[in-house]
Amino acid sequence: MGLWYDEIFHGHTRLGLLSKETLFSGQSPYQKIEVIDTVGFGRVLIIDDVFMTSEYDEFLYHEMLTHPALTTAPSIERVLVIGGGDGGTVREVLRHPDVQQCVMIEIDEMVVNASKQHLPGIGTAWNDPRLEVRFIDAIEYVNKSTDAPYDVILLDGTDPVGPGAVLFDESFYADCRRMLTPDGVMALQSESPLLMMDMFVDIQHKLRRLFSEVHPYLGPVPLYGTGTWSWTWCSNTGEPLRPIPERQAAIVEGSKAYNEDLHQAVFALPNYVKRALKL
Ligand code: SPD
Repeated sequence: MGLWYDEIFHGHTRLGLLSKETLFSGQSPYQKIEVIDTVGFGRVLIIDDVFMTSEYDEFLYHEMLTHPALTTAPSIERVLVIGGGDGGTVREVLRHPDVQQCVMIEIDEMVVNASKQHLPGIGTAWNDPRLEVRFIDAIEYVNKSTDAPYDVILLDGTDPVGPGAVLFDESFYADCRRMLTPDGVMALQSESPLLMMDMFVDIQHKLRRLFSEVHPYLGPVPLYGTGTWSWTWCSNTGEPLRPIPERQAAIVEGSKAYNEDLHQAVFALPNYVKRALKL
């Protein structure tokens, strides 16, 4: 007899997964971290009772966060990933042969250690020599760092509640822009335009005050409430619908979801989103 794990949304809706086994349970200085093995979604990372990623559908999330930015930025030599302690995003970044250095800033070492041990199918690039993982506070890093600017920045945080909420502050986005090259591209997960419409719209408004090009895009992630998820592509130059064919060619074959057609399609927005954003 398994145990049901539920993520509850707004106190009125829940998504439940039947667990076969708890593989890891720990409390870090920042958050509660669990890895469970489920009947339907394979192994699942849960942080503070929120489903973060699953073996079943993680590719839908990580490929979509990564490849629209990595195939359109003028240069992708230096990439910064903030959060993403399960290793899925850096795995996708490092599939691009043009990436020379990928720095990952993750505050919580326990997330990385639990993921390395229990989610080895998601984090397959931990030993790539181009990857540098730093266990420091991202807020402080983007505010104070004198490191060279990055060609691409990817924000792979939790939801805008609890300790991760500061990663959705406008001042944090402004500091990320400071760490980006003038023609660099930033992409971030920007919540569900259905279940978290207010947060989604708020994120777009903050980004629009900082970047001249702000383009949300949508895709399915069954693990997240309502299944419809959003990411946002931002830059002060360029636009997202002109990917570099050689970059795409290098990764499409090995991608489970991302391809040339999908790249164009995900930026097509339904009316309810266009109206909410007054587009
Ligand atoms: N509602 C959950 C949103 C989680 C977004 N980040 C997931 C991290 C996967 N690398």
